[in-house]
Amino acid sequence: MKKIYFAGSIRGGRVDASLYKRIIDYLKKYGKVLTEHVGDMSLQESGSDREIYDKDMSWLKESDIVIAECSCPSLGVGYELACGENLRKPCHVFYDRSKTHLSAMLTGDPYFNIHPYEKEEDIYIELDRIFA
Ligand code: 6IA
Repeated sequence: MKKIYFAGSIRGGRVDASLYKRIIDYLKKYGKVLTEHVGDMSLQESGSDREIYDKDMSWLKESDIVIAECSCPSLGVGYELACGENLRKPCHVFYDRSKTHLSAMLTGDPYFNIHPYEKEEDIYIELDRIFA
């Protein structure tokens, strides 16, 4: 069973939290999502920032693949993607092309698999391709 690191904005803003939850639920078909809390609508601050960082870094190292939803800009997600690249994890970046002009530091980096989408269903079609 694949270990999936899902990244989505937390302190960057929670406007897409329910979308993260749906993506995470869909990803469960393909593996174990290590970071389910990212889609938790009632997420409470718990633990120190140092504990959060250490835990997330250990999950990232343990993961087989990184899936990031980047429509809502998040420094943490950008940081996780850069670490994912350094760890040579396959990294897939999704964003809503009608809402977001994604950073050139992601779209310009040939390492990343970039998936702009128009409607939410496109995400799931693309995930089926990625995990096929
Ligand atoms: O800069 P951001 O906070 O938007 O960064 C979001 C990314 O960093 C997510 O993909 C997470 O993997 C990670 N991250 C940031 N904050 C937390 C966190 N906070 N817990 C776990 N991962 C985090 C706990 C407090 C929160 C429940 C309100």
